[in-house]
This record gives sequence, structure tokens and C-alpha cells, in this order.
Amino acid sequence: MYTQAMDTAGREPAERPAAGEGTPALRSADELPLEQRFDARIDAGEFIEAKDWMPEHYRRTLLRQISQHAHSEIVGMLPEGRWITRAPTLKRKAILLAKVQDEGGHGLYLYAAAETLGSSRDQMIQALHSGKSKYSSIFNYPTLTWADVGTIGWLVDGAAIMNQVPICRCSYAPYARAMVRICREESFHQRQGFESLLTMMQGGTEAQRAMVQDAVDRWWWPAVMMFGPPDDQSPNSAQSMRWGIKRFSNDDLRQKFIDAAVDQARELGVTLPDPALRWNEARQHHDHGPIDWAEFWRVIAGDGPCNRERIHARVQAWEEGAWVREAALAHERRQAVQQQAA
Ligand code: BYC
Repeated sequence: MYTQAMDTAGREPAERPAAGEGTPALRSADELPLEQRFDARIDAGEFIEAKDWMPEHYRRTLLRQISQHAHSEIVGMLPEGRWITRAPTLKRKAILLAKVQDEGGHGLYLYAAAETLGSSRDQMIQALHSGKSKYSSIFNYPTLTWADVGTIGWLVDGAAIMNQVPICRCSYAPYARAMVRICREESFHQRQGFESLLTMMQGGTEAQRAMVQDAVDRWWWPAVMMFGPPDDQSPNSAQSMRWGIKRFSNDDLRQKFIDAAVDQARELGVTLPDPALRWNEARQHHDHGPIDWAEFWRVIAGDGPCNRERIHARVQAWEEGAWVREAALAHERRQAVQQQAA
């Protein structure tokens, strides 16, 4: 399965450029030495803390990525959440409840990490609801059968771990710390998904096996796209890698995911829906067929199968939860008054 090892040092591409290379033109005379000191710290592999000086572009890049990551966790509760009431057994229901609750927790750690960069929770939520801020493309696809729940665990959480373990060594310490706990939980999520599918494939009926294969056919390509556009069409990658926010490129992580998934698919007894998928001895990796990037860009532009439904559900939950937020604030105010009086 997937490693929980957080130590990716020594396995990073050796050619990572120095932090200052290619950074957009600065900066007041006061800022120049600060930026040089910052670049030197990044190059030395030091972590940056919330109160440390950082270039504005670094702060904005992190805020964009962490808030989008937080939104993905929260929106990601929706596709699986709709199966909680329809889980086939009490055991599966308890597992799914815990998993969806974990995703909510991940969202909260990540919003808290993003808040250290100077944005409020309300601002971030507003950006999600207005469509200004993105969330992962994968959650714009529907969950049609129970096998989709296991497939999300196996493939979606599997892709998430592949992408997120390196973020445990992200140069921004509050993000890196949040990711350590998140990755431990994601690893369980991936295993429960795989185990659920294995149960259906090995002990299930013909119809259940067909249901698993159908789910894998629908989720494979969207999972492959989760890693983002190809490196030569990824506007943020070069700078994020210089700053140690990203440790591996989109295509490198995608390749690692595909290589791992092929063996797991064999163990499960399912076929991955890519006739061009085959081992390349020279590259020591699997070659794969073309990815439909037009679909990816369409989905992240808001025109996937479930984009409208997902945002509608989030806005509705926010509006219906207003009384809870107001009650919590009123309680806090009353406690402050009582403490002053005491
Ligand atoms: N979906 O220059 P690029 C989970 C955007 S949740 C949507 O390569 P970057 C889970 C990208 O934002 C998993 N948009 O960007 C939860 C950029 O647009 P903007 C979420 C995408 O940031 C519940 C543009 O495309 N994981 O695990 O260098 C249940 C160009 O891309 C996507 C994270 O958020 C996408 N897939 O790299 C189960 C991980 N890909 O912002 C599981 C943290 C790209 O310039 N994030 N875009 O308008 C990252 O590692 C990076 O942000 C990405 C993209 C690799 C995703």
C-alpha cells in the first residue's frame, strides 16, 4: 500500500533551482535583504513560521493552495456523505461516518493553517461560494453506487496521499504540521476503500464485481487528473517548487500514482480503463494513454457533472448553520462578560 513515511528528503529531484531564481522583480530597498535572507533559509531547507518575514507572492501562493485544499476536504465530504444512510452494513456505516468526519477535521486544520497567512475563515468561505476559489476537480463527479465509496477510498484517497505526503515537508511550517496528521488519516481511508472493494471482488456476487469495475471505469481518469495539468501547462509549479511548497511536479506524482495503482488493480482483479497502459522497461514506469485535458479544464471552470450541485449544497449548509455560529459567538461574549465580572 502507500507509505506513511514522511521523509521524502533525498528523493527529491536533484535539480531543484535555488529559491530566488526567477522570482518576480521586487521590491523596495528595505525588502531586498529580507528577501535574500528568506531565499537563503529556503535553500537551507529551513521551515518558515507564520510570524517570519515572507515575500508577498509566497504568502499569496500558499493562501491560494491551502485554502483550495481546505475547500476540497469540505466539498469532498459531499459525494461520500450521501451514502452514509445507505451503507450496506453497520460496520461500513461506522467506517464511512468516521471517514467523512475526518475530512471535515482536515478542512478545519487547513483553514486554521491558511488563517495564519492573514485571511479570515469568512473570506475564504466567501471565495468558495462565489466561485473565486477552486476546489479539487474530483469532487465534481457523482457517486452512483456503493462501489463508488470504496473506489473513492482506493483511488481518490490514494492519489491524495501521493500528492500530500511530500507536503509534510512543505517550507511553510503550519501547512506541513497540518499535513502530518492528515496523511496518517488518509492512509487509513485508502486502506478501507481497498478492503471494501476487495471484499466485493473476492466474496461478492457477479453483480457486485461488475459494480466495482463500473466504478473504477468512471473514477480512474478523474483520479489521474487530480494531480493537476501537465508540467508544461502548470503556471504555478516552477515557483512553488523553488520555494519548497511543492516537492515533486504534477507529472512525477501522477506517474508514481499510476505505477502503484497498476499493481493494486491486479490484486483486486479489476481492469484499469486505459488500453495503452503498459510497463516500459526503459523508463521503469508504466506508459499510459492520453489524458482528456479538455475535460479537466471544463470541470475546473465550473462545468463538470456536479459543480453546481456541490456549491449549492455548501451555500445551503452555510446559511442553515448561521444560527450555530451566532449562538457560539453569543456564548463567547457572555463568558467574556462573566469573566470580567468575576
Ligand atoms: N482541481 O499550476 P497548477 C482530498 C488548478 S482533497 C482543481 O499545477 P498548483 C480528499 C490550480 O489550482 C485533495 N483545480 O497549480 C478529500 C491552478 O489554478 P489557480 C485536494 C486544479 O497549485 C475528501 C491551475 O489549475 N488536494 O484529498 O501548482 C475525500 C493550474 O495548476 C487541480 C490538494 O489540494 C485540480 N485537481 O498545483 C477524499 C493538495 N489541479 O489556483 C480525499 C494541495 C490544478 O492558479 N494542492 N488545479 O487558479 C496541490 O498540491 C496543488 O495545488 C495542485 C495544483 C497539485 C493540486
